[in-house]
Amino acid sequence: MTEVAKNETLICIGCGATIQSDDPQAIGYTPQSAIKKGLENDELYCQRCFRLRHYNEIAPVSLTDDDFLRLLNQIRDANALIVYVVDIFDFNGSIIPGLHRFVGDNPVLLVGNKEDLLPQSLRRTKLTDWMRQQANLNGIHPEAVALVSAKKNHQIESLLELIEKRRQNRDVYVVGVTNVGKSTLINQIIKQTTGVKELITTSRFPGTTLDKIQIPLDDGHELIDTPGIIHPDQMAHVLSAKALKIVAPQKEIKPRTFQLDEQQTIFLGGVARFDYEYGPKKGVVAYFENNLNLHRTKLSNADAFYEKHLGGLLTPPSVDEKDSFPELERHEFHIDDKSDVVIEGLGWVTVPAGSTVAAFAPKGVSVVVRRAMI
Ligand SMILES: Nc1nc2c(ncn2[C@@H]2O[C@H](COP(=O)(O)OP(=O)(O)OP(=O)(O)O)[C@@H](O)[C@H]2O)c(=O)[nH]1
Ligand SMILES: [Mg+2]
Repeated sequence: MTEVAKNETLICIGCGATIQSDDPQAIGYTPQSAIKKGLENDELYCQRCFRLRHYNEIAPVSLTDDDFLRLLNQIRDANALIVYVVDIFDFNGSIIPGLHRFVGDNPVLLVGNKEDLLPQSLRRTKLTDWMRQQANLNGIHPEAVALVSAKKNHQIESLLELIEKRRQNRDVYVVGVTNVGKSTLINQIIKQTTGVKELITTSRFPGTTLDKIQIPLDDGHELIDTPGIIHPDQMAHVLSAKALKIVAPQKEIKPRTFQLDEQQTIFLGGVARFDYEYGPKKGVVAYFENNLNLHRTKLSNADAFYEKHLGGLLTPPSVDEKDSFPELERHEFHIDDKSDVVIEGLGWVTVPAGSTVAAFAPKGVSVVVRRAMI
């Protein structure tokens, strides 16, 4: 260890880990030479962050549930504003179990992120109303709900105003499950307020941030990034990194309309399936990543078709992943009003009133119905 590292704790600005140079396999490892150089340049990143930032390679380290519990308990004891970030494509996957207990008496702002992926035609207020409802069902009563794109800098300025208005000389904790874009949001805030770009490490892999990252605010308080708890039901954990890259929406979604007859099926690659069992012959509109292959077949033939073409025509999963791919689970719904059947983490299908449909998703991934957002 260097003298400096012995006397004071050094923190990686990218992920929040405590810097150490003893164990290359453990969190925060940084070679001596890199510590020295980092301190000289006032920009100290651990080796894992360095690799993520320059090569987009992830070194697998993980936090334990105890680590998260310790952090969440700190939040309960703090006097702070909580900014709770969710991925609007994965609301159920974004729920932190027991969050309402950890929030304590602190006020909550609910922020739906990745708004840039939504089609233009989607009614933003309908979505924020739905988010509030869902939050209430989970025991969270946000003071306000915002829709932003951390990546594209949509509505960040108004979010900042909202935060300033509500925090009233308190710290601000940014919380949420892994991969919802907490660090991207904080980076955007830092960029807009100071001009510094990409300070914190972000990545498309789950589990990027490893400990609290404290960003000083003007009045001596702090904006605090936190590691996201891993929610086992997130699509991100069911699919391989390779498959996720293909199915996770990357750009504004272009709706795809199908004039379906009763007893027809649409496969969403090989990761999910939608059956139109009964209903009027009206357009069914699919909202999924533009590059995800949607394949229509007859319902009566769908099981055999899946068996035969999984990993080939129906991909992802790829051919070498198909044997370990989780089974698809069937969820059936009778639709009274025009609704969205949402496959969490993937997208949704808007279906007409008076229909009976079934959606199949990998075991563990939720399927929910909401009033149509269009
Ligand atoms: N399209 C889109 N992608 C986003 C947005 N914000 C974040 N992302 C992407 O989401 C992924 C995760 O972002 P991070 O900021 O690392 O997420 P995090 O919540 O900090 O994750 P952990 O540190 O693991 O808890 C990255 O691939 C980001 O580029 C957004 O507004 N729009
Ligand atoms: Mg992060």
